[in-house]
Amino acid sequence: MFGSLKRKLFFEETFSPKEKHTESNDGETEAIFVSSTIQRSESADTPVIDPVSEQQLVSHEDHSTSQPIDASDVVDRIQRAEKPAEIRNNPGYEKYWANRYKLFSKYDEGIKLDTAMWYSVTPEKIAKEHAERVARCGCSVVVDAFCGAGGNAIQFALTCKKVITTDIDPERIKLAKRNSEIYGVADRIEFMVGDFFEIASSLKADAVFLSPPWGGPPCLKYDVYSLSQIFEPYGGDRVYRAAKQISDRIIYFLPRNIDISELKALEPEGHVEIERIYLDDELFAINAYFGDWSKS
Ligand code: MGP
Ligand code: SAH
Repeated sequence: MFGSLKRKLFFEETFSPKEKHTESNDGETEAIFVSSTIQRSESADTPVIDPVSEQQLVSHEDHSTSQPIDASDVVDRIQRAEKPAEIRNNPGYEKYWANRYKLFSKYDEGIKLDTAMWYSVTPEKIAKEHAERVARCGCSVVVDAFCGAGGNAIQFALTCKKVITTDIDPERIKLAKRNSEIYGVADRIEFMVGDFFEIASSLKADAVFLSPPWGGPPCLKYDVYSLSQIFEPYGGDRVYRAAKQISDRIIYFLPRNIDISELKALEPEGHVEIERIYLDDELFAINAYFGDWSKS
């Protein structure tokens, strides 16, 4: 018979900010942002009681034998019980689960994702950088065109007066609302269910953030990914042109292998700043800043 069952979890976070510097690339200025490194490790030190897991384990108890209890089996069962179905049903998703606190530091407070969001959400530290950049330039209203689970919208709401966010999928908007409540910023976000291409011309804001569907994890397998492959069949240039109806100030969040020359070609005469984002010392993604980002 199990006595009181305890879950033991201990999180350790090492925060080591690195320098931001710029580099010249083919005569043009390219800012390289090296993000800070987060490392989390789990070890069995601090007891945390998990009532759900406790209940499940008690119900699995076998009274018919007096077999000794295998502690590692108990731990396995507890860990399995806390994982959402999207993780349990997709063995390849363990890496996303391991990164859950990088996606949302408040994950344990009730954050919910769906299958595609586990690989689409912008990690919190990166979303925070986007939001700080928008705030630094004095923007008070920002459009987050592809809301998803709210990874970006939440961070924008923490630095800006108002966020307008759109998503074609009503279930995603529900997730984003719930997640933004956990961060206490739901009241600063206007959630719109609809097609960004249709809604864009009616929106007004100081800046637009774009994180459209890239084409799923396979997009990262290409050596070079064309802008036309982003959000097929529309293509990344159509997304950009839709955003231009709202503001010239656009942040485009794109895969690390995106064709940079195609990005620059979106504004042959205008200002384009390309930022490489490194997470845990690995190239993670690309930010392209279009328009005037000096303080207004
Ligand atoms: P990932 O699939 O976890 O790549 O995506 P990773 O970890 O480099 O894969 P590995 O197998 O090489 O280790 C990395 C990040 O890119 C995600 O956390 C999202 O922030 C972003 N991302 C990935 N995809 C496929 C999309 C997408 O389709 N749309 C958007 N907006 N972001 C995406
Ligand atoms: N940045 C988000 C993830 C965005 S994933 C986060 O951090 O949580 C891309 C989102 O674009 C998906 O939720 C998808 O439903 C949405 N989407 C797809 N087509 C769309 C369209 N035409 N208009 C608006 N949103 C769309």
